[in-house]
Amino acid sequence: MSAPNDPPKATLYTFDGSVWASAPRLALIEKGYSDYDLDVKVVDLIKGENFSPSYLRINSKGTVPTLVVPILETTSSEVSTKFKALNDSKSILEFLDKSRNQQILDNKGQGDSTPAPVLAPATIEGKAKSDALIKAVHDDNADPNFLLLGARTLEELEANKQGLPGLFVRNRHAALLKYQAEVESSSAGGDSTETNPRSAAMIESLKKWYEDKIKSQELLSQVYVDNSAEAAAKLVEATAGVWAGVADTLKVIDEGVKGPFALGDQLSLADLHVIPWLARVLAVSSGLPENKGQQGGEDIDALDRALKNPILANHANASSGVSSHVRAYWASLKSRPSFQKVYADGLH
Ligand SMILES: N[C@@H](CCC(=O)N[C@@H](CS)C(=O)NCC(=O)O)C(=O)O
Repeated sequence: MSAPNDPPKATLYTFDGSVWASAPRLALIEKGYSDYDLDVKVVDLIKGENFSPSYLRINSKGTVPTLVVPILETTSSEVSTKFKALNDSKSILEFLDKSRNQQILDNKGQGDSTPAPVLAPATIEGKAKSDALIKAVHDDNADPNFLLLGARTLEELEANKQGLPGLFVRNRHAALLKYQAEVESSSAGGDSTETNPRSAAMIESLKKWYEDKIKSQELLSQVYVDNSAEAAAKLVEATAGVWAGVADTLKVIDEGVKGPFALGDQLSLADLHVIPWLARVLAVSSGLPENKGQQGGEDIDALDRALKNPILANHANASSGVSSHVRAYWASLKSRPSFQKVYADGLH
Protein backbone atom coordinates (compact mmCIF):
# COMPACT_ATOMS: atom_id res chain seq x y z
CA MET A 1 0.00 0.00 0.00
CA SER A 2 1.32 3.47 -0.76
CA ALA A 3 0.29 6.72 0.95
CA PRO A 4 -0.56 9.73 -1.28
CA ASN A 5 2.85 11.40 -0.85
CA ASP A 6 4.98 8.27 -1.13
CA PRO A 7 7.26 8.12 -4.18
CA PRO A 8 5.71 6.00 -6.97
CA LYS A 9 6.42 2.31 -6.66
CA ALA A 10 6.99 -0.54 -9.06
CA THR A 11 4.38 -3.32 -9.28
CA LEU A 12 5.29 -6.96 -9.79
CA TYR A 13 2.65 -9.10 -11.51
CA THR A 14 3.26 -12.65 -10.43
CA PHE A 15 1.78 -16.08 -9.69
CA ASP A 16 3.07 -18.49 -7.04
CA GLY A 17 3.05 -21.63 -9.21
CA SER A 18 4.79 -19.95 -12.14
CA VAL A 19 8.29 -21.00 -13.15
CA TRP A 20 9.57 -17.66 -14.40
CA ALA A 21 7.79 -15.47 -11.85
CA SER A 22 9.87 -17.29 -9.25
CA ALA A 23 13.03 -15.67 -10.63
CA PRO A 24 12.14 -12.09 -9.54
CA ARG A 25 10.76 -13.44 -6.26
CA LEU A 26 14.16 -14.98 -5.56
CA ALA A 27 15.94 -11.81 -6.71
CA LEU A 28 13.89 -9.55 -4.43
CA ILE A 29 15.01 -11.59 -1.43
CA GLU A 30 18.63 -11.91 -2.53
CA LYS A 31 18.87 -8.15 -3.13
CA GLY A 32 17.30 -7.32 0.24
CA TYR A 33 14.21 -5.52 -1.06
CA SER A 34 11.54 -5.02 1.59
CA ASP A 35 7.79 -5.62 1.23
CA TYR A 36 7.37 -1.82 1.10
CA ASP A 37 9.62 -1.34 -1.90
CA LEU A 38 7.10 -2.54 -4.44
CA ASP A 39 3.50 -3.64 -4.82
CA VAL A 40 2.66 -7.20 -5.78
CA LYS A 41 -0.36 -8.25 -7.83
CA VAL A 42 -1.32 -11.86 -8.39
CA VAL A 43 -2.36 -12.90 -11.90
CA ASP A 44 -4.06 -16.30 -11.61
CA LEU A 45 -2.71 -18.33 -14.52
CA ILE A 46 -4.96 -21.26 -13.66
CA LYS A 47 -7.99 -19.04 -14.33
CA GLY A 48 -6.38 -17.56 -17.45
CA GLU A 49 -6.37 -14.04 -15.96
CA ASN A 50 -3.18 -13.36 -17.93
CA PHE A 51 -5.31 -13.31 -21.10
CA SER A 52 -7.64 -10.51 -19.98
CA PRO A 53 -7.53 -7.42 -22.20
CA SER A 54 -6.50 -5.31 -19.18
CA TYR A 55 -3.47 -7.53 -18.50
CA LEU A 56 -2.55 -7.65 -22.20
CA ARG A 57 -2.26 -3.87 -22.09
CA ILE A 58 0.56 -4.33 -19.55
CA ASN A 59 2.17 -7.40 -21.12
CA SER A 60 1.29 -8.03 -24.75
CA LYS A 61 2.59 -11.61 -24.47
CA GLY A 62 0.13 -12.46 -21.69
CA THR A 63 2.81 -13.95 -19.46
CA VAL A 64 4.09 -13.45 -15.92
CA PRO A 65 6.25 -12.01 -14.54
CA THR A 66 5.75 -8.37 -15.47
CA LEU A 67 7.34 -5.51 -13.57
CA VAL A 68 5.76 -2.10 -14.10
CA VAL A 69 8.26 0.55 -13.06
CA PRO A 70 8.05 4.34 -12.73
CA ILE A 71 10.25 6.11 -15.28
CA LEU A 72 12.96 7.87 -13.30
CA GLU A 73 12.61 11.29 -14.97
CA THR A 74 8.91 11.40 -14.06
CA THR A 75 9.06 10.47 -10.38
CA SER A 76 9.22 13.97 -8.84
CA SER A 77 6.05 15.34 -7.26
CA GLU A 78 5.85 18.13 -9.88
CA VAL A 79 5.09 15.88 -12.84
CA SER A 80 2.68 13.03 -13.31
CA THR A 81 4.51 9.73 -13.15
CA LYS A 82 4.88 7.66 -16.29
CA PHE A 83 5.45 3.92 -16.12
CA LYS A 84 7.03 1.31 -18.34
CA ALA A 85 6.49 -2.43 -18.28
CA LEU A 86 9.29 -5.00 -18.26
CA ASN A 87 7.87 -8.16 -19.76
CA ASP A 88 10.32 -10.97 -19.15
CA SER A 89 12.28 -12.37 -16.25
CA LYS A 90 15.66 -11.53 -17.76
CA SER A 91 15.06 -7.77 -18.05
CA ILE A 92 13.22 -7.73 -14.71
CA LEU A 93 16.16 -9.32 -12.89
CA GLU A 94 18.61 -6.93 -14.49
CA PHE A 95 16.42 -4.01 -13.43
CA LEU A 96 16.03 -5.27 -9.85
CA ASP A 97 19.76 -5.80 -9.64
CA LYS A 98 20.61 -2.25 -10.78
CA SER A 99 17.87 -0.53 -8.80
CA ARG A 100 19.13 -1.53 -5.39
CA ASN A 101 22.82 -0.81 -5.22
CA GLN A 102 24.93 0.78 -2.54
CA GLN A 103 24.96 4.22 -4.15
CA ILE A 104 21.17 4.33 -4.32
CA LEU A 105 20.89 3.17 -0.70
CA ASP A 106 23.41 5.85 0.40
CA ASN A 107 21.46 8.55 -1.47
CA LYS A 108 18.26 7.44 0.24
CA GLY A 109 19.99 7.55 3.63
CA GLN A 110 19.69 3.75 3.89
CA GLY A 111 23.39 3.01 3.57
CA ASP A 112 23.37 0.99 6.76
CA SER A 113 20.42 -1.21 5.81
CA THR A 114 20.75 -4.73 4.39
CA PRO A 115 23.59 -4.67 1.85
CA ALA A 116 22.60 -5.24 -1.77
CA PRO A 117 24.94 -7.75 -3.42
CA VAL A 118 25.66 -7.16 -7.10
CA LEU A 119 24.21 -10.06 -9.10
CA ALA A 120 25.41 -9.05 -12.58
CA PRO A 121 28.65 -10.72 -13.69
CA ALA A 122 31.68 -8.51 -13.13
CA THR A 123 33.69 -9.58 -16.20
CA ILE A 124 33.10 -10.05 -19.93
CA GLU A 125 33.93 -13.72 -19.57
CA GLY A 126 31.49 -14.04 -16.67
CA LYS A 127 28.79 -12.31 -18.71
CA ALA A 128 29.30 -14.71 -21.63
CA LYS A 129 29.01 -17.72 -19.28
CA SER A 130 26.00 -16.25 -17.55
CA ASP A 131 24.25 -15.49 -20.85
CA ALA A 132 24.89 -19.05 -22.11
CA LEU A 133 23.31 -20.56 -18.97
CA ILE A 134 20.33 -18.23 -19.07
CA LYS A 135 19.81 -18.99 -22.77
CA ALA A 136 19.96 -22.75 -22.11
CA VAL A 137 17.28 -22.72 -19.40
CA HIS A 138 15.01 -20.44 -21.46
CA ASP A 139 15.42 -22.57 -24.60
CA ASP A 140 12.06 -23.63 -26.07
CA ASN A 141 13.50 -27.13 -26.58
CA ALA A 142 13.70 -27.55 -22.80
CA ASP A 143 10.57 -25.55 -21.91
CA PRO A 144 9.71 -26.37 -18.28
CA ASN A 145 6.10 -25.25 -18.81
CA PHE A 146 5.61 -27.66 -21.69
CA LEU A 147 7.02 -30.44 -19.53
CA LEU A 148 4.15 -30.02 -17.08
CA LEU A 149 1.52 -30.32 -19.81
CA GLY A 150 3.29 -32.94 -21.89
CA ALA A 151 3.14 -36.72 -21.47
CA ARG A 152 5.61 -39.41 -22.50
CA THR A 153 2.90 -42.06 -22.86
CA LEU A 154 -0.86 -42.22 -23.29
CA GLU A 155 -1.11 -43.53 -19.69
CA GLU A 156 0.69 -40.45 -18.40
CA LEU A 157 -1.62 -38.31 -20.53
CA GLU A 158 -4.71 -39.90 -18.95
CA ALA A 159 -3.34 -39.07 -15.48
CA ASN A 160 -2.63 -35.47 -16.63
CA LYS A 161 -6.18 -35.08 -17.86
CA GLN A 162 -7.49 -35.83 -14.36
CA GLY A 163 -4.99 -33.52 -12.66
CA LEU A 164 -3.63 -29.97 -12.75
CA PRO A 165 -2.48 -30.04 -16.42
CA GLY A 166 -6.01 -30.88 -17.59
CA LEU A 167 -7.59 -28.22 -15.39
CA PHE A 168 -5.02 -25.65 -16.50
CA VAL A 169 -5.41 -26.22 -20.26
CA ARG A 170 -9.23 -26.41 -20.11
CA ASN A 171 -9.50 -23.21 -18.02
CA ARG A 172 -7.06 -21.34 -20.24
CA HIS A 173 -8.95 -22.43 -23.34
CA ALA A 174 -12.27 -21.33 -21.83
CA ALA A 175 -10.75 -17.98 -20.76
CA LEU A 176 -9.40 -17.35 -24.26
CA LEU A 177 -12.80 -18.09 -25.84
CA LYS A 178 -14.57 -15.90 -23.28
CA TYR A 179 -12.27 -12.89 -23.81
CA GLN A 180 -12.39 -13.39 -27.57
CA ALA A 181 -16.22 -13.37 -27.51
CA GLU A 182 -16.24 -10.21 -25.35
CA VAL A 183 -13.96 -8.42 -27.79
CA GLU A 184 -15.99 -9.60 -30.78
CA SER A 185 -19.21 -8.36 -29.20
CA SER A 186 -17.70 -4.98 -28.32
CA SER A 187 -16.78 -4.48 -31.98
CA ALA A 188 -20.19 -5.72 -33.17
CA GLY A 189 -21.84 -3.06 -30.97
CA GLY A 190 -20.18 -0.38 -33.10
CA ASP A 191 -20.65 2.27 -30.38
CA SER A 192 -17.35 3.84 -29.35
CA THR A 193 -15.43 2.38 -32.31
CA GLU A 194 -17.30 4.55 -34.80
CA THR A 195 -16.29 7.75 -33.04
CA ASN A 196 -12.91 6.60 -31.71
CA PRO A 197 -10.63 5.11 -34.35
CA ARG A 198 -8.00 4.39 -31.69
CA SER A 199 -10.26 2.03 -29.82
CA ALA A 200 -11.32 0.47 -33.16
CA ALA A 201 -7.66 -0.28 -33.88
CA MET A 202 -7.17 -1.67 -30.39
CA ILE A 203 -10.14 -3.97 -30.78
CA GLU A 204 -8.85 -5.21 -34.13
CA SER A 205 -5.43 -5.96 -32.64
CA LEU A 206 -7.02 -7.75 -29.66
CA LYS A 207 -9.13 -9.85 -32.02
CA LYS A 208 -6.00 -10.85 -33.89
CA TRP A 209 -4.20 -11.58 -30.60
CA TYR A 210 -6.89 -14.01 -29.42
CA GLU A 211 -7.08 -15.67 -32.84
CA ASP A 212 -3.30 -16.20 -32.91
CA LYS A 213 -3.10 -17.35 -29.30
CA ILE A 214 -5.92 -19.88 -29.71
CA LYS A 215 -4.15 -21.20 -32.81
CA SER A 216 -0.81 -21.50 -31.00
CA GLN A 217 -2.54 -23.57 -28.27
CA GLU A 218 -4.28 -25.85 -30.78
CA LEU A 219 -2.33 -29.01 -30.01
CA LEU A 220 -2.98 -28.71 -26.27
CA SER A 221 -6.66 -27.93 -26.68
CA GLN A 222 -7.12 -30.79 -29.16
CA VAL A 223 -5.55 -33.11 -26.59
CA TYR A 224 -7.13 -31.84 -23.38
CA VAL A 225 -10.43 -30.34 -24.57
CA ASP A 226 -11.34 -32.38 -27.67
CA ASN A 227 -9.68 -35.64 -26.55
CA SER A 228 -8.21 -36.15 -30.02
CA ALA A 229 -6.19 -39.39 -30.34
CA GLU A 230 -4.15 -37.99 -33.24
CA ALA A 231 -3.19 -34.90 -31.23
CA ALA A 232 -2.35 -37.10 -28.23
CA ALA A 233 0.19 -39.03 -30.35
CA LYS A 234 1.76 -35.74 -31.46
CA LEU A 235 1.96 -34.53 -27.87
CA VAL A 236 3.71 -37.72 -26.79
CA GLU A 237 6.26 -37.27 -29.57
CA ALA A 238 6.82 -33.59 -28.70
CA THR A 239 7.25 -34.46 -25.02
CA ALA A 240 10.07 -36.91 -25.81
CA GLY A 241 11.77 -34.05 -27.69
CA VAL A 242 11.50 -31.71 -24.72
CA TRP A 243 12.93 -34.35 -22.35
CA ALA A 244 15.88 -34.66 -24.74
CA GLY A 245 16.15 -30.86 -24.52
CA VAL A 246 16.22 -31.14 -20.72
CA ALA A 247 19.18 -33.53 -20.97
CA ASP A 248 20.96 -31.09 -23.30
CA THR A 249 20.35 -28.13 -20.98
CA LEU A 250 21.64 -30.16 -18.04
CA LYS A 251 24.81 -30.78 -20.01
CA VAL A 252 25.21 -27.01 -20.53
CA ILE A 253 24.72 -26.50 -16.78
CA ASP A 254 27.18 -29.27 -15.96
CA GLU A 255 29.85 -27.78 -18.21
CA GLY A 256 29.08 -24.10 -17.55
CA VAL A 257 28.75 -23.96 -13.76
CA LYS A 258 31.95 -23.31 -11.90
CA GLY A 259 30.71 -24.15 -8.41
CA PRO A 260 29.51 -23.74 -5.79
CA PHE A 261 27.43 -21.22 -7.84
CA ALA A 262 27.29 -20.61 -11.57
CA LEU A 263 30.17 -18.15 -11.70
CA GLY A 264 32.01 -19.21 -8.54
CA ASP A 265 31.63 -18.21 -4.91
CA GLN A 266 29.01 -15.50 -5.35
CA LEU A 267 25.42 -16.08 -6.36
CA SER A 268 24.63 -14.27 -9.63
CA LEU A 269 21.80 -13.64 -12.10
CA ALA A 270 22.37 -16.94 -13.89
CA ASP A 271 21.67 -18.92 -10.70
CA LEU A 272 18.35 -17.12 -10.31
CA HIS A 273 17.29 -18.36 -13.76
CA VAL A 274 18.58 -21.90 -13.26
CA ILE A 275 16.76 -22.37 -9.93
CA PRO A 276 13.20 -22.01 -11.33
CA TRP A 277 14.00 -24.20 -14.33
CA LEU A 278 15.51 -27.01 -12.24
CA ALA A 279 12.78 -26.69 -9.61
CA ARG A 280 10.07 -27.28 -12.26
CA VAL A 281 12.00 -30.10 -13.94
CA LEU A 282 12.36 -31.83 -10.56
CA ALA A 283 8.70 -31.19 -9.67
CA VAL A 284 7.56 -32.83 -12.92
CA SER A 285 10.11 -35.66 -12.55
CA SER A 286 8.87 -36.52 -9.07
CA GLY A 287 5.36 -37.13 -10.46
CA LEU A 288 6.50 -39.59 -13.15
CA PRO A 289 5.66 -43.30 -12.84
CA GLU A 290 9.31 -44.31 -12.28
CA ASN A 291 9.29 -42.15 -9.14
CA LYS A 292 6.02 -43.34 -7.65
CA GLY A 293 6.55 -44.96 -4.27
CA GLN A 294 10.21 -43.93 -4.05
CA GLN A 295 10.87 -43.18 -0.41
CA GLY A 296 13.59 -40.88 0.93
CA GLY A 297 16.50 -39.94 -1.28
CA GLU A 298 17.11 -36.54 -2.79
CA ASP A 299 14.67 -34.71 -5.06
CA ILE A 300 17.39 -34.72 -7.70
CA ASP A 301 17.24 -38.55 -7.76
CA ALA A 302 13.80 -38.21 -9.37
CA LEU A 303 15.39 -36.41 -12.31
CA ASP A 304 18.17 -38.98 -12.45
CA ARG A 305 15.57 -41.73 -12.88
CA ALA A 306 13.66 -39.69 -15.47
CA LEU A 307 16.83 -39.30 -17.55
CA LYS A 308 17.35 -43.05 -17.46
CA ASN A 309 13.85 -43.71 -18.79
CA PRO A 310 13.87 -45.82 -22.01
CA ILE A 311 12.52 -42.86 -24.06
CA LEU A 312 15.96 -41.26 -23.69
CA ALA A 313 17.90 -44.47 -24.28
CA ASN A 314 19.49 -43.18 -27.48
CA HIS A 315 20.26 -39.73 -26.14
CA ALA A 316 23.94 -39.30 -25.30
CA ASN A 317 23.39 -36.50 -22.77
CA ALA A 318 20.82 -38.45 -20.76
CA SER A 319 22.33 -41.90 -20.25
CA SER A 320 24.63 -41.06 -17.35
CA GLY A 321 21.91 -39.29 -15.39
CA VAL A 322 22.56 -36.24 -13.21
CA SER A 323 26.28 -35.61 -12.69
CA SER A 324 27.79 -35.19 -9.22
CA HIS A 325 28.71 -31.62 -10.25
CA VAL A 326 25.06 -30.72 -10.96
CA ARG A 327 24.01 -32.45 -7.72
CA ALA A 328 26.47 -30.32 -5.71
CA TYR A 329 25.30 -27.19 -7.54
CA TRP A 330 21.65 -27.96 -6.73
CA ALA A 331 22.59 -28.45 -3.07
CA SER A 332 24.22 -24.97 -3.06
CA LEU A 333 21.17 -23.38 -4.65
CA LYS A 334 18.82 -25.07 -2.20
CA SER A 335 20.82 -23.83 0.77
CA ARG A 336 19.88 -20.20 0.02
CA PRO A 337 17.24 -18.70 2.34
CA SER A 338 15.63 -17.20 -0.80
CA PHE A 339 15.11 -20.72 -2.18
CA GLN A 340 13.62 -21.92 1.08
CA LYS A 341 11.17 -19.02 1.11
CA VAL A 342 10.04 -19.16 -2.51
CA TYR A 343 9.72 -22.97 -2.49
CA ALA A 344 8.38 -23.26 1.08
CA ASP A 345 5.30 -25.11 -0.21
CA GLY A 346 7.30 -27.46 -2.42
CA LEU A 347 8.86 -27.35 -5.87
CA HIS A 348 6.71 -25.98 -8.67
N1 LIG B 1 10.42 -15.38 -21.44
C1 LIG B 1 9.45 -15.13 -20.42
C2 LIG B 1 8.59 -16.37 -20.23
C3 LIG B 1 7.44 -16.11 -19.27
C4 LIG B 1 6.46 -17.25 -19.24
O1 LIG B 1 6.40 -18.10 -20.14
N2 LIG B 1 5.69 -17.29 -18.18
C5 LIG B 1 4.68 -18.32 -18.04
C6 LIG B 1 4.58 -18.73 -16.58
S1 LIG B 1 6.09 -19.43 -16.00
C7 LIG B 1 3.33 -17.76 -18.41
O2 LIG B 1 2.98 -16.68 -18.00
N3 LIG B 1 2.57 -18.49 -19.19
C8 LIG B 1 1.27 -18.08 -19.53
C9 LIG B 1 0.82 -18.62 -20.80
O3 LIG B 1 1.63 -18.98 -21.63
O4 LIG B 1 -0.36 -18.68 -20.94
C10 LIG B 1 10.16 -14.77 -19.11
O5 LIG B 1 11.30 -15.16 -18.93
O6 LIG B 1 9.57 -14.06 -18.28
